Amino acid sequence: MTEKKTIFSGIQPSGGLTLGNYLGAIKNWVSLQESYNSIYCIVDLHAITVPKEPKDLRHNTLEVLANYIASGLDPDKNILFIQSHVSAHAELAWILDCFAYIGELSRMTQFKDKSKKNEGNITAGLFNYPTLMAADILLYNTDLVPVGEDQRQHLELSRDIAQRFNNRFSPTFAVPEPYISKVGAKVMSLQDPTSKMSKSDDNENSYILLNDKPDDIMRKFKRAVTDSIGVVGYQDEQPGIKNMLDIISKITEEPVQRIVDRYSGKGYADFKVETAEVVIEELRPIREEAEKLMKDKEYLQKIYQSGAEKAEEIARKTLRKVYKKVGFVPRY
Ligand code: ATP
Ligand code: LTN
Repeated sequence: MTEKKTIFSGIQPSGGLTLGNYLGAIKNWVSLQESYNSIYCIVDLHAITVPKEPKDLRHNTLEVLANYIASGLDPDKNILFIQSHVSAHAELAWILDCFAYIGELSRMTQFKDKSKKNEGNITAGLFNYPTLMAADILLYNTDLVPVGEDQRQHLELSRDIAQRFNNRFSPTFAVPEPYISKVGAKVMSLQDPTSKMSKSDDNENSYILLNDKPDDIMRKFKRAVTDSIGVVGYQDEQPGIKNMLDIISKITEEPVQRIVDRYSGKGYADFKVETAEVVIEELRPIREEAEKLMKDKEYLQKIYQSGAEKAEEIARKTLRKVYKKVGFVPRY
């Protein structure tokens, strides 16, 4: 690899990807791929922290890979791989578990939220989720981690663990910086615009999937919850409208204020239709390409195999260094 800085990020194959995953994460990855050494993972180990059907998990894992490529991540310029194929992730996660405190893990908002949803069967895996994420990042001497706003806290913890390890021994890990874009970092639910759009939401009208058909997208936006103010404006009292303004602006790069001005004197109906149309046109080529890729499993296999090989080489080196520092006797 050249002296370009390194990017690492990942998405869980916990369902079909949403417009939130796309605008909050993948779209930024695509624009960063020329200037960085980029490594993008499908984090299947993370996905089983809550119960998953094996057959769905397998399908979703390949679909996330197809969506990465269809969204514009070039497999020749980026390392694309599946987390469970590189065992160093699980191995480093164990070590980092021994450098993370129960107190700090208990404070993670995602853990608290997901525990509420899975009350009665909260696994140790769900609790340890952030140390596995830290392992993902730290194995590759990552400089930059492009994620949505909801991952900021996990990233802070990864930085703390890296610094703690470096201070205890000697500089070992690069301390990663978050990359969270201003617009699109938190796409909200269409049914409850005060909470984030999430692929594990029970109400399918609350999210747009990358493989939703144009009619579904139009229907979901027409049903989107707004407010009774009736004037398109960018303010906290209108979270539904604000969310749609952010969506249009992130996709078209038109400044929010210009969109607001264009709608002066018009109602919400036209505005919802425009939002839907912008999203439909952005997602159409991605859906079509991903559908094609899903029919070519051999091609996908080639990508994830060669991705794992390249990832493994980097990850092994870091793990070896870490084992040595903590005092494990080398086998060779
Ligand atoms: P789940 O609902 O299963 O917890 P998720 O939809 O939140 O999953 P993840 O796989 O946890 O998705 O997240 C992948 C990436 O997408 C992360 O960088 C995350 O910050 C980003 N992301 C997820 N949802 C949104 C959203 N609504 N807006 C912006 N970014 C998002
Ligand atoms: N926890 C992340 C997914 C994830 C990730 C990572 C993101 C796992 N490992 C490493 C960035 C870097 C989420 O979005 N829920």
